[in-house]
Amino acid sequence: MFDKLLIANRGEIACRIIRTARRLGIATVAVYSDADRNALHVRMADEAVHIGPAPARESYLQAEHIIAAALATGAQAIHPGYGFLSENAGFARACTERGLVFVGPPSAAIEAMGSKAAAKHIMGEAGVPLVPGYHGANQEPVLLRQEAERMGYPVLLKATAGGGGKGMRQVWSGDEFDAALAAAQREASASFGDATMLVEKYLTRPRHVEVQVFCDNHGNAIYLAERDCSVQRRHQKVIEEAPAPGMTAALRDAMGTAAVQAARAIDYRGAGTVEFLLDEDGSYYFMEMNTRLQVEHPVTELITGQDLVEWQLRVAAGEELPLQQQDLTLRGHAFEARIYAEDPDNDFLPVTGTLAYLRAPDESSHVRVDTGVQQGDEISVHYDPMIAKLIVWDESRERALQRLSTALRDYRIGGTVTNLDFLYNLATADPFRRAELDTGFIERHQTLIFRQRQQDLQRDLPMAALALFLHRQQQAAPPGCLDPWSPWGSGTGWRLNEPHLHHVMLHCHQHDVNATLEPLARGGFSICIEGQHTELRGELRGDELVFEQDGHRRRATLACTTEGFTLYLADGACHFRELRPDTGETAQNAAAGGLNAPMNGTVVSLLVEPGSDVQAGAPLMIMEAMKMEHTIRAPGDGTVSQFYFAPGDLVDGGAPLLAFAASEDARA
Ligand code: MV4
Repeated sequence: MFDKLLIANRGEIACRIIRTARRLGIATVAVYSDADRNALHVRMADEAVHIGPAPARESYLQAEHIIAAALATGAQAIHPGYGFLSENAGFARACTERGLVFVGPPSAAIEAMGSKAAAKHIMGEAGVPLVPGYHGANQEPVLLRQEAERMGYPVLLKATAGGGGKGMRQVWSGDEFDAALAAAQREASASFGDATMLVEKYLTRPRHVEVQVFCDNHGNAIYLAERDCSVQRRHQKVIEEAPAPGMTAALRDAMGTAAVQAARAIDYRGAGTVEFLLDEDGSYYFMEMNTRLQVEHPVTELITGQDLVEWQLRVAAGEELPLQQQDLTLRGHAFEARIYAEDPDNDFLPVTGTLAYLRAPDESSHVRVDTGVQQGDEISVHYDPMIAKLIVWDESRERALQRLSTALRDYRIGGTVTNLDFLYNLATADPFRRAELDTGFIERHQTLIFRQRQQDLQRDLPMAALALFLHRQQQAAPPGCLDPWSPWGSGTGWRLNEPHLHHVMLHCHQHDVNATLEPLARGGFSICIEGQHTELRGELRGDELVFEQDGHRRRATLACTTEGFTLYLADGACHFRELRPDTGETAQNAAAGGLNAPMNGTVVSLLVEPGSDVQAGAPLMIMEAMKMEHTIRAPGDGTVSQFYFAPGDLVDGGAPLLAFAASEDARA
């Protein structure tokens, strides 16, 4: 076994590989770019080598820098993780040529699977089932059309040089074939420089079922069951699970045997994944083979009880597979959800920001969190915005799904927008619970999945107001700074013979709210908002809140970030921020000639014409950030001479938004 391993990756997969290496007593070397100087994987490794500037093409994709780091530190092997150079045959070859062990398949196997068409040809020759279709070199339109007529519509035109869904076009009838073919060829030529098409029978509701295979250097090859990855959005996996729902032992054995056949066909070594399309009638067809450890490998680990990175290291070190096929047992069901800093309400665009508040659910034998970030980290624009993978296991799919929804609800992330609510809606959607899976799942259940948590001002505002008041109290007298029995420590402003009203101003659910809190002799507060009185008790310890109303106690978590507060409740999150009474200092700021963006966000609308006179407090523009609208108001009487942004523009926190000239008397 190796003494020292270099991990040529970053983020959660680098941390994950380091954990296994450490458990095996292998020293670890991390590599990092400028942006990752303080990253978790760098801190976890025994040593780390700087490999270049933040852009991946100048660092994590620099094969020579990585090989030099391995040689300089005396690492015997390099683990590429996934992505980056993990399926780069040239890198695998270069490692071998420099006397380093590449923890992965031979470069020839990577090359063989690199071209989708070549892969299909190899698999067809090896007897692996392919989708009925035509993959020939003759691209005469007449012939292609005859092939389509032969297999029957609908058919799918696929650019041979394409992949991941790019360059595919459905054709539903003969009379649209010629036009569709010409368009597909033009697109393929433009996108890939190669107009070669393959024509396949179009499976209208397939599932994406992939089989994990492992091959060692002693002729052993086994499959480790399958994963259902049908829940995808634009060919990005969202939630994966193992085993595939409804899989029978016979079908598992058939697909697993076909996957091992595929691996043997290319003399495979190490971990590989054979992807199939599984049709509604139980037919399965080879789609492609991935020559790396997949992002979703943890669900296979949890149902087999195996550490696949350990298997990779052992096989790369020349050992035999730890298990034979007949020794492998499956137990229970596992899900993985990929948690990203992206905005589902803004076409899933990645968002930047600071992970100002980060609390993962407690880990256990049922809950695993693979992450590469910690509270306070920036989400970098240079890499994919993954925050973590949340993996859960239990004895049955139903119980594992319960674990997933609970863990998603308990995942607290403040300071950036995430896809957590989207994942929670997905995991709790009835069609998902019923395992009605196919690759069109998300498309078909948009309304259900993108449902917003019902804003209930009546319920949320009193809790937000009390949370804000308790937070203020906590800031004013941090726990332990006063004698707990001292009346000065009560913080409720109790006075003899007269109630003392506390005032709180906050912005929540697009509302500016004035709340008064009156301490009650029997404990708790009477909270008055727009004439409505609510009696509520609350206790804040650290970030843990307990509310009590009419004898009903509920837990909540209060996250405080520079953008504002998030109240995490059992049924979702409520974002709000404190409004400071205008003490006039903003007038001086404005008089200095501008108003700055309160945080990273997007300009929603401009509310006045440049050059028009405005009065103090007049709304000038609206920004959206952290799922909340922020109204930028005139800090005094004056004129907006110029806006620096237009609606739709992304704005960095602190950026000047407009030029404001206070009027003469406002300056007086
Ligand atoms: C298909 C198909 C239906 N019929 N081929 C998408 C990308 C590439 N992996 C192959 N893909 C598909 N090929 C035939 N003959 C449907 C898809 C497909 C898909 C496959 C797996 C996972 C997600 C998908 C999303 C859309 C389409």
